[in-house]
Amino acid sequence: MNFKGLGYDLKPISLADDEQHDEEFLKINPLGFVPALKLHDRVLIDSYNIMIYLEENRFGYKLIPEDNDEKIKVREIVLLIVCSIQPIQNTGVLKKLDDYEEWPKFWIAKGFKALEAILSKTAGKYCVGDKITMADVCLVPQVFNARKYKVEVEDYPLIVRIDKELENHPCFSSTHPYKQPDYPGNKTN
Ligand SMILES: N[C@@H](CCC(=O)N[C@@H](CS)C(=O)NCC(=O)O)C(=O)O
Repeated sequence: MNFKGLGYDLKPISLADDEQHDEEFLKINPLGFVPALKLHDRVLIDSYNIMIYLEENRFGYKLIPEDNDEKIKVREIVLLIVCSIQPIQNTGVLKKLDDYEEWPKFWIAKGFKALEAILSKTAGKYCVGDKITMADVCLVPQVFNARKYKVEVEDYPLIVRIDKELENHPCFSSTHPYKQPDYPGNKTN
């Protein structure tokens, strides 16, 4: 949303308190997953769907390149992260397995190994070439999660280099998890 220059009101849902399963929230997303985006005329669920909707329906910076080869690569990286890494290490899955260490570490590392190989062919300054794309938007939170689960991220030098490149960009730095209003210690009420 920052890339599109869109303002928004944030309604934090506490996963620690299981608020994603509250009746009110299940009316928004029957699957009980964050995020969800409420617009004046519709509610959107699933990050990928939200990103594609904004890309196709809002002005602002384009996160999907025009060039066909680049577009395919961006989509490949986005889907690798949002389908083949993130869901396997989602909080709900870890809770069921009662394994917050080895399982997420294994799957993120497996995904990062593949991602590093792909990036060796696609990366410039960022994941695909020298412009920020949707691939970078997906990379940053996944690297945050990798560190949270103590993955040896230094084993993936391109991923680390690109993540570092992005960390001070205002669209990313302003949305860092530690800056969220519901991050412990940030609450104003
Ligand atoms: N495919 C969904 C996955 C969303 C997802 O995994 N959300 C996690 C937090 S990052 C969640 O709400 N977990 C709550 C739970 O598993 O109960 C998306 O990308 O929006």
